Amino acid sequence: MNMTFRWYGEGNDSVTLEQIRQIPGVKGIVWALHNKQPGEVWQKEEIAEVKKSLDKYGFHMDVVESLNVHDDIKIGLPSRDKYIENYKESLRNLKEFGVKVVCYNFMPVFDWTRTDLFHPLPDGSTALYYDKSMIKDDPEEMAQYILENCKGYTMPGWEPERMSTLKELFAKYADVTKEKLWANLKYFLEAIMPTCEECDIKMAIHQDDPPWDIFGLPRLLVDEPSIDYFLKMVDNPYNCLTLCSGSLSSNQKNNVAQIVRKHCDRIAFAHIRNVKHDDKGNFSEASHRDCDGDTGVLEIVRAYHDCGFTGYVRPDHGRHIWGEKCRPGYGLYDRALGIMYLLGIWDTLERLSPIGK
Ligand code: DNO
Repeated sequence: MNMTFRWYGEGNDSVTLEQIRQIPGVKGIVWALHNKQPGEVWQKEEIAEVKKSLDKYGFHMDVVESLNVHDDIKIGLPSRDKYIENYKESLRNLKEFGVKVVCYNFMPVFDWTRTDLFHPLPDGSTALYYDKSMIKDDPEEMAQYILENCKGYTMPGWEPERMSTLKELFAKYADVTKEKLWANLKYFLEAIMPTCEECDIKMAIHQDDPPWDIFGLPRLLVDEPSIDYFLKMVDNPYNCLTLCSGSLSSNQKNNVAQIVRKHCDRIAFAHIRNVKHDDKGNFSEASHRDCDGDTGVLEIVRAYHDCGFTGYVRPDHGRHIWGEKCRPGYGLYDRALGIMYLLGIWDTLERLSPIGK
C-alpha cells in the first residue's frame, strides 16, 4: 500500500509538512486547490506551487481529493457540457504533474454531513458525530446550527457562502430523482473517460456520507449493490472507487471487507477509519483501533493485503486529542496514530505472507 496523508495546504491547515514527514511510512500528500470553486479550471501555475512545496519534503502528489463536480453536471443542466470541458482541462493540467488518481463525489448539495463536529467522548477527546434525529429538521436550520457550532471550521460543501444559497440549490435539485442522478453521473463519466485514458488518471468516486438519503436528496453510492451497479454502468478500468470504510460503515449492514475482496482491482484509493454506533442509530467516529469501533478495520486491512493491494491509502478522520486545535477530523495526532496502527497490521501480514512472493 502506498500510505498518504490529507493536507489542506500552506496557511490552510494546522498541520505542517515538517510534521507529516515525521510520521513513519507516509509517501505522499493528498491535496487539492481548496480555493477553487467547482467548475473552475485548475491552472498549471497553481498546481506547480503545490508541487514546489511538496517536493521540498519528498512527498508525491499522485492523489487529488477532491476535484469537485459542478452542481450543473449533477443536475444535468445544458450548461454541464461547459463544466465537463473545464473538468477535462483540469485533468490534462494535473497529468503534467504526474497525478494518478482523482477522488470526487456525486452527492447533491452537501458533501459529508455530521451534526456535531466536536462531540465529547468518555476519554476526554472529541470526535465527529451524527445524530439522526437532528437531520429530520429543515436543512436551513441544520446549516445554521452547524455554522454556529463549528468553531470557525467548515465541512467541505458546507461553506457559509454556499449555505446562503441553500434555497436556490434545493430548488434546482427539485426534479433530480435517483434515476436522473445516476444518468447524470453516467453522462459525466462517459464524457471524461477518454481524457482519463489519455492522461492515465483514474477517477475514484467517494461513497455518500452518510450512506442514505438526507433532506429528501437522493444518494447513490450507499452499499454493495449500488457499488456493483456503478462499476458496471461505466465498465472502464479508469472508473474506480475511493473506498471509504467509515462512510459505508455508518450503515451497519455494509460489509466493507467483502466489498474490498469483490472489487479490489477497481479501488484506486482507500480511506480507512472507524465508527462506533449507539442503539439509537447515531454514530461517533472512533480511533482506528479495530475494537474501538464497528467498522472491522482488521478484516478490511486483511482483505486489502490478501488482494495484494498496491494502491493509495490514507487514514481518515481522527479524534481531536491532546488538546489539539485543528480542522474537524483532520488533526495530526490521531491520524498519525491511525497510520501506525494500519502499518502495524500491514507489516505483520507482510511478514507472514509477503505480497508477490
Ligand atoms: C471527508 C472526506 C470527503 C471527501 C469528499 C470526496 O472527510 O472523505 O469530504 O473528501 O467527499 O469528494
